[in-house]
Amino acid sequence: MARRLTVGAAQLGAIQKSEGREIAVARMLALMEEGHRRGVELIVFPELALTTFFPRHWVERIEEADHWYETEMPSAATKPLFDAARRLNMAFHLGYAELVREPDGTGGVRTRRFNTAILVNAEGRIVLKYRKVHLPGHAAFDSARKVQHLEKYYFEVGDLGFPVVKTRLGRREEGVNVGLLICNDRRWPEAWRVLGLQSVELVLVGYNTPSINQEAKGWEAHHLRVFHSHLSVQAGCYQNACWSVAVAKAGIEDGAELFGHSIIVNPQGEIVAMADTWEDQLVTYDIDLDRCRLGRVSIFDFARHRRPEHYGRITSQVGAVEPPMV
Ligand code: ING
Repeated sequence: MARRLTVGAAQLGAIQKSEGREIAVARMLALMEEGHRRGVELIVFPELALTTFFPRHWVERIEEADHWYETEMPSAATKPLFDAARRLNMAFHLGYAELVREPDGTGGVRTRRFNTAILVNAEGRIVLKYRKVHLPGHAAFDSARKVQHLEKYYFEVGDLGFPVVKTRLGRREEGVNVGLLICNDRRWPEAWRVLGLQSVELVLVGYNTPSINQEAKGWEAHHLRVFHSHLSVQAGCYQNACWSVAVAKAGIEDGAELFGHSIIVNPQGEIVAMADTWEDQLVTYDIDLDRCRLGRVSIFDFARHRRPEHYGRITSQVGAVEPPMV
């Protein structure tokens, strides 16, 4: 019998800088209730779903930004999501800014900041946590940019690797192999392959992606922003024979535009469902996890076809080198 799971891509529209977590949480609860009416067993919220995309704003002292972060999970503001998970028998994925204070080894305390995502099961238990590895943008105010993208300022590189867990989702007893990526991670095939080498079946991705190239480094047609996002997720799914639910925070936040077009992609790389707005929108699909099998026993049977002895550059090099002139 097919291993089916009803998933919901819960796209969020804009969250303005002035809007507190309780507004975002209320909108997410409404999407969970709508999902419950449609039989959703796992709902996926975006990256940094509780607040505006604050890395577009510069502050001189990073402590001025501490209010954008969660120091505990669940926190008072997010506890209603955990309660709803239990009440509606629904797992959820949540992206948020994480602030950790920990001993620094010399008797002091150090503060660490991550762009984080969690998977919470239908019992309200955090079963998977991931901290974003690929941080785009820049680490200091850049006067050349129309809009800042300061993820390298506000977050450390994630220190949890790319974990995959087998966990019960939905009504069936056997587990689902789930992994998480966050936004820019989806553009890096290495990230997908590390998940694929752990037999991932379902990759949950939240994103906040500007719809206009603000880097002032060359021109890029606007439609390519959505194309590149879809291309990255479709390729990741096809090349690792897995499903993905990729969910946007979208809309115009304090004048800065983020695109929506959240998608659900099957292990053949096909988009099977897509949001068609840049607002709060729930897109659902009954995924069949057995569809992951074909790729694994044929073209992407890693054990039979991969040749790691030739892949050394992928982990030994960071940047590209010039080839020899012949
Ligand atoms: N945002 C963007 C993303 O990777 C970006 C940054 C936009 C990179 C467009 C390249 C092109 O989708 C985040 N938050 O990573």
